[in-house]
Amino acid sequence: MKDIDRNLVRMSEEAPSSDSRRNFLKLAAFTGAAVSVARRPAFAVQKEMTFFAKDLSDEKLIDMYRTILKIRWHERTQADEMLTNTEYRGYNHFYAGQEAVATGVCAALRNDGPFEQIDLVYSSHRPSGHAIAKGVDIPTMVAEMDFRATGMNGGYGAEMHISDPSVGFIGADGMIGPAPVIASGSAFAMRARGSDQVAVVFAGDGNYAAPHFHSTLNNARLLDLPLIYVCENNLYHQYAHYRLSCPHDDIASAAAAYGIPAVTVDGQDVVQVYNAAKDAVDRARAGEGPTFIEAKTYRYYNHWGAPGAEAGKLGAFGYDPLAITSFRPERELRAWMQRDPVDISRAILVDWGVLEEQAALDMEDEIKAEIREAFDWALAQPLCKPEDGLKHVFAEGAVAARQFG
Ligand SMILES: Cc1ncc(C[n+]2csc(CCOP(=O)(O)OP(=O)(O)O)c2C)c(N)n1
Ligand SMILES: [Mg+2]
Repeated sequence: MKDIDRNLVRMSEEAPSSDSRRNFLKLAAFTGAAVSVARRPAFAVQKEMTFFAKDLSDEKLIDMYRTILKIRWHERTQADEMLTNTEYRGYNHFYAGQEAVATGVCAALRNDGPFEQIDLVYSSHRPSGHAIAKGVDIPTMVAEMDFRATGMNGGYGAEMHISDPSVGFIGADGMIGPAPVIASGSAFAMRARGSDQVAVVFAGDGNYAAPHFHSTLNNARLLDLPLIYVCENNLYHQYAHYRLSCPHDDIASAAAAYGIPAVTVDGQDVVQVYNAAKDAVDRARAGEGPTFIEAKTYRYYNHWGAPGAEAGKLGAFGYDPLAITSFRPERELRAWMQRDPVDISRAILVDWGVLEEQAALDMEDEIKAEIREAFDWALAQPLCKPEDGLKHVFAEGAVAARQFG
């Protein structure tokens, strides 16, 4: 059977019986795809099919929309604090514009349960979106990012060292390069224990030029590790375009060279990201090894902090004094904002008849208020004490030396 026929058979076998608008649309596209078979190569049809998420319940779709909104309003509220509140100490590498990537990937993971069974996420210097998508407690994360003693990590971690192992968010890391290696070590441990857990690393396009990128993929393939490498290609590392340090248009093609199944998805569309992640998770749990997902996306703020941003407005269009070498074109930012992950996920809900538009908008107001409350609570918390700064750096007590072999 040709690939395309197999796809169509699979789609019809799995078509749910309910007559919701979502299923009607799916069926209509399925018929359209069948008609186009004669004229198009199989992969084009497969790509069209990625717009549908056959195993996502309405509840899960709403949940993903809510997660995207939580990440977005955490960012906007924090940016406004940075721009207007002189007492505020926190900072961030903002993730606005990329929310659908963390959300779609984490929605395909196991996020509740005992530590030995949940999937683990490794992040780097732009971690707060990944943390929220994995399910960390937002008020304590907000407190952590403003150095509060009751913060998630006692106020000593701040943005680049947030972590909450209880939900499988192993943490952030300020260095560009090592996160994939650390995640692959974790995936190796999972395999050695015979667990069906999955390790996920989120890394930027900037990681391509680090040796860790290449050794991670090589080892992951050689050892068939349950590793999902999510490359968030937002086109820039700090102020340099990724093509200055990478010869490939699609970074995924570099992963394919290591013998790893690799896909490129639209990182603004949460359903496309989810579909790719779900396939990758299924493969890893079945012992079939690693997957590389490149999500094409864009960040709305500048690399770090809120230079060039204005209180109450999304994105940074103004001057960034840190951008000493190059500026990204404003036109590019405006073009990407036309394909906003919040708008896209809302349109999916409305289009598929899952929520009325007004209900979706009301949900956004609710989440905005929830996040404001989280900030109000966090900013009233006590600050961490400088004299406690070296706590938890060294193990306390005696540690017995061990030798292997
Ligand atoms: C080893 C190392 N070199 C340089 C830096 C400075 N630095 C911080 S973020 C960054 C760029 C990262 O770009 P990318 O991986 O594309 O992630 P993005 O910021 O776009 O999310 C650099 C060079 C660093 N943190 N670590
Ligand atoms: Mg980047």
